[in-house]
Amino acid sequence: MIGQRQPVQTGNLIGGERHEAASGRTFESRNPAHRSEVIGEFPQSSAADVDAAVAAAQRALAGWRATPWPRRGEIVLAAAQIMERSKEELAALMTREMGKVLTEARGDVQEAIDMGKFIAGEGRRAFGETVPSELRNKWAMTMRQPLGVVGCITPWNFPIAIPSWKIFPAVMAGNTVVFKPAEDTPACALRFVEILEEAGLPSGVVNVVFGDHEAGDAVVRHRGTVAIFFTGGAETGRLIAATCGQMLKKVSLELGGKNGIVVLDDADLELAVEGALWGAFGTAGQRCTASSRLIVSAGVLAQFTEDLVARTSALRIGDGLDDAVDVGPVINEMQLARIHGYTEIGAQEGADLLIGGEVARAGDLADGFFYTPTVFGGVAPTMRIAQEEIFGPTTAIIPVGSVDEAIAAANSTQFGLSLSIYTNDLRVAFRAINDLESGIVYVNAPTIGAEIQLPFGGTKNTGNGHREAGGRVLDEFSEPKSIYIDYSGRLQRAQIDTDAT
Ligand code: UN1
Repeated sequence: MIGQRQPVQTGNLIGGERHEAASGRTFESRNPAHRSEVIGEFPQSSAADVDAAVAAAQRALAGWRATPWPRRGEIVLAAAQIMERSKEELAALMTREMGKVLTEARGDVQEAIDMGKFIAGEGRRAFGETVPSELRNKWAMTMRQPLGVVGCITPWNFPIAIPSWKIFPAVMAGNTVVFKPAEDTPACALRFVEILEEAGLPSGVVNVVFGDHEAGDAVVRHRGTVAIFFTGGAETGRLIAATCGQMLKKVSLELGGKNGIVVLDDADLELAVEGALWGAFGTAGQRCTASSRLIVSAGVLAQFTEDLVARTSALRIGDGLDDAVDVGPVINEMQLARIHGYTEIGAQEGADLLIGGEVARAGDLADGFFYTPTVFGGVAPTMRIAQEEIFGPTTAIIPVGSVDEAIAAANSTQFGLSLSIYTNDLRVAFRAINDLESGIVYVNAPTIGAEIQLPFGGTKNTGNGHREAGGRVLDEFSEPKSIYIDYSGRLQRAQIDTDAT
């Protein structure tokens, strides 16, 4: 049991069996709050392992696509119910492996439960269209068909929720899957697929290859994977898109964000400060949706800044398993260095470091990757700290003088995932809803906290036009087949015999 504090040792899951990597290589997953604690040891996979996983997924495809939709729905629902029963164990494992505080780890698991329950209902819907034909005695309709073997490549920041957004709808739609989870959170991924097995998912429907970009790259390049669903960094996303473009392979990308909260003069200031604190420092800022820009109107700037800094100084940093802790560690040493690098960049750019900006090393913290929650003031929207995704507990206050300026500042990034506005003026709120250039807009709430029953994703460089979750998610994971049934008993020519009797 990996819910307990013993390192897990496992292989790839291919066709229902555990396999070591063909190379025999392994890697460790460690607790970012206590780097000496090993969570588990996993195979370091390469192209040969991916070949085996794709072959297993191909073998499982015929049986799975023939399995009735309602039966597939029952298995997904059973998985969601097992997760519900195992929520505490999964959350504790997640906190140990990824670092987010326990309350948020529970939220991550809950998001997967929600996704499972939501999509399982498609088992008895999965609607197609029935439309009139232009010809007499002819029927016209669509049905959904699976894509085939799909590759799902997921990040470490939502180690159970994001796999659920991809894998639940993928299997619901009758696809089989090769799953390459992030190398920082393999134990969470393992539990996710163990639960699918326990729920009755047939062997080979979901296959897991652990490893780093080498394994991910092999999943993308494999001729046997017909579509790739990826969440991660923009640079990797571009490479994946280029490969998939060459191979004419469907690709859904969920990439970065540089999300802003606009705070106007008429806003409920306490609410806005609380929202900014949660949006910027929840999950130690390691969300695509994190509020890393705070665009604040001149009339409330001084008060907002003072209150935010005061609230930030009260945040407790530490091991997320401790209930008193607000902000856990960041994921690894590389990220810690990168986050600190942005503090240096912000200072060089002339922004005011108001609080934080340090690697936290006091006492026990020295054994993990902790960074003090950081707020910059006096930030221009064009500065690098206001443009580039930091993915850590750093946020930037951008002063503005008008609503127009605020909306322009909010839109002035390459990304378009999530934007928010705090105002009590209905007219301004509706204007912002229209004019903010992002896939998700919040009014009087921060940029984090999307629910699975609406589409998740963004405009501009946040992705390539796809959405996850939401009521139309099956469109992403299935293909329509258009069917014409002519029961006239004679040749009827479309576009030509349209008014024949
Ligand atoms: C992510 O950071 O990639 O909206 C996902 C939110 C969460 C999901 C974030 N429900 O913040």
